[in-house]
Amino acid sequence: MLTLFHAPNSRSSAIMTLIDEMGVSDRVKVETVTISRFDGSGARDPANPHPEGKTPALVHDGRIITERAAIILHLTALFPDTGLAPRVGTPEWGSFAAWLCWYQGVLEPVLIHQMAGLEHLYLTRTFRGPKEAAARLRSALDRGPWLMGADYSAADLLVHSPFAWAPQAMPDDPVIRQWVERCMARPARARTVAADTARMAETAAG
Ligand SMILES: N[C@@H](CCC(=O)N[C@@H](CS)C(=O)NCC(=O)O)C(=O)O
Repeated sequence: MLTLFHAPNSRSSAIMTLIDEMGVSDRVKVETVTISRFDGSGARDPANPHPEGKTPALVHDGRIITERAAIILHLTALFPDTGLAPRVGTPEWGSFAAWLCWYQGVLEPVLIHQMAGLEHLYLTRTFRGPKEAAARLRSALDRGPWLMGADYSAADLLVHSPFAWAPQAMPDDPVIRQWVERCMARPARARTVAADTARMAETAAG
């Protein structure tokens, strides 16, 4: 059994969109939990099994899987015919996994350092910076229209997400901006946003 622990308008929203895109909503139970938010609202939810009280957390037959890249790799491997990832073990799957790991291990840290105004030799040596990240996206999208080439994949779903949340982090590049707009225009994303807005309103109403 698969259970996703989700907090509306959080990083787990990407996993909600993935589940919708894959057409497997009937295979994954969703538990809505609270998290502690940047503005001081919310609180860690004792019902959430994530070791740090964060979302997303996916529980598969009692085993906890955290980190969006790992959750995406796991769900797309479990449901291989849903069109959101190449087949496991192919060269294309290798580059798909690389995009997810680059996102988690490089792009998100780079953007967080940028937003926090942090600069240090260790950071640039380890992660490079926003310019290099944008160049990498641009070179993939020049072969595009999607990161993996002709088809939209869960790599686009994850990698575009910080630019949707924080438009101020968007590179000044029309090709990247148009790709983010194409990702944001996916009907599954609109459904997640609408459902999250309704969940937030319910919570606010008590
Ligand atoms: N590296 C994790 C990050 C998860 C994360 O930071 N989630 C935020 C929501 S956007 C959270 O739960 N924050 C609550 C807290 O900091 O206690 C992932 O990509 O899944």
